Amino acid sequence: MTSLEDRLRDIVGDAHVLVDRDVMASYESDWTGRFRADARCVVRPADTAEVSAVVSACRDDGVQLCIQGGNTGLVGGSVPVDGAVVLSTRRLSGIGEIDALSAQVTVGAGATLSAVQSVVRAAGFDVGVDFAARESCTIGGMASTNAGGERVLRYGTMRAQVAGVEAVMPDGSVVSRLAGLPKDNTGYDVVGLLAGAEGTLGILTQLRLRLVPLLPGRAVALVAVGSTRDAVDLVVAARSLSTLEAAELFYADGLELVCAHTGLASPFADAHPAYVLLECADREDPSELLLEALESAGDVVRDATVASDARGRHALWAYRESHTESINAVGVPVKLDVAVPIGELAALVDALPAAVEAAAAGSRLVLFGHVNEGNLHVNVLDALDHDDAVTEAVLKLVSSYGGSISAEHGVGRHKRDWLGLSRSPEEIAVMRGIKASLDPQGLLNPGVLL
Ligand code: FAD
Ligand code: 2HG
Ligand code: ZN
Repeated sequence: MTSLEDRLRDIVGDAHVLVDRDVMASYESDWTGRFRADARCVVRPADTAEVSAVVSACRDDGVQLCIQGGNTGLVGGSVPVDGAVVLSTRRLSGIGEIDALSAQVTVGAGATLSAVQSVVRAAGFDVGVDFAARESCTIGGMASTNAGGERVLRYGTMRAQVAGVEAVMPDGSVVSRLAGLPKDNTGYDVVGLLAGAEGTLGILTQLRLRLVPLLPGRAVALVAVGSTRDAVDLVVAARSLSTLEAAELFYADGLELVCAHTGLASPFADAHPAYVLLECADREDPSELLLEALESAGDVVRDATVASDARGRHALWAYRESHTESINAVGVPVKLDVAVPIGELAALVDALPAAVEAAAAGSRLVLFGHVNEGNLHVNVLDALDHDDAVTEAVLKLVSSYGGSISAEHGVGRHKRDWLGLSRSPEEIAVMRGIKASLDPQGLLNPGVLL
């Protein structure tokens, strides 16, 4: 009998079935180095028909599949369980013609965000979601995690950008819904269900993306503030700017790590407790209105610097966007991404140090996040030995404020056991029912989410 590997080679070609341990290594662990397993092999299909044939071959042998895009996910969802086949979507990277009439484009699930950005920007459009992993993360991975990032305030999360999908289902069938009709009330929202499903229900092969207008006039302000409460007040006041696109938060200790790792100089002569980065975007330079808003914020603003030229803006963004890699340069953190109602953000920030210290004495807590959505990134260094205790303490605290255990990165394998803090038993039963009906063999992404 032919082996599964041989049948996979017949489907995708010899070069695209990887079995060499060294070659597979980068597919077997995550970006942070926290999750790892031994895959059976890595298979790299080139189109939807090949994905479908790969799924059918694995199903026939009862072999589980792990779906992987850019492997920038931060919750272990893109990492296989031992013995699973990794299905990499990276060769599904085509980018179709831009449909300027509907302001949409169809792209392969394996296209990276930066590749799509450069194509659509050349045509006067933009993608509504953006974040630091843009060079590696794929549109399929972003949709599957319902990624958020730096522009949610203006454009919503990834689900809001997805007007249609094509997907291979666990039985090998293909669901294709790529028309992208803005109005279409014909039953269950299959597209919305597959977005945010973390690869547990189907493999996205193509996506129909809604595009937003390219706004070349941009101004970024980095503002030093005295506390989280002041940061929230500043952002709430700045929301009166119709051009506001981003409102990010970080603290003195995170900035110190960033400067140490990147070699950047501190942005201000003096250190401050917290920093807010605001970005406005419009057809023309929006600096003046941004400056006026800062002036009217009064004492909340301890210091500020504003840039509207590309180099200056990128320099200010680097302080915020370098947090993830600067933290990882010190050690592998316990990483959580939580959200609370914005009015509770400061209380959560105040309560976290004691909760984390009780769970992992001597650990180092670094916080940053997206203010408008009350989304806090909780990174705890020197705590891997107490991973479960830290996770439990932080997620229970968040839940006590009426928050979500995952604002952006998804549940993955890391937060699966705490899903009940954000979802009722009845909701979890509905989710299990959907999973059992679409994937009765538990073929796709075992152990992720449920
Ligand atoms: P992967 O990591 O490969 O996969 C993620 C999940 O999606 C897995 O469960 C996987 O099985 C599933 N999946 C992938 N492709 C498919 C597909 N085609 N069909 C079905 N399932 C699929 N996230 C945010 O939300 N906001 C941020 O601001 C943000 N910033 C980041 C910054 C850095 C430096 C890094 C490393 C990560 C960041 N992330 C952020 C997390 C991550 O980049 C995003 O979740 C991203 O969307 C994952 O895309 P990916 O292609 O790398 O997916
Ligand atoms: C971000 O906002 C990402 O930069 C990553 O969501 C968060 O590293 C993290 O904890
Ligand atoms: Zn984030």
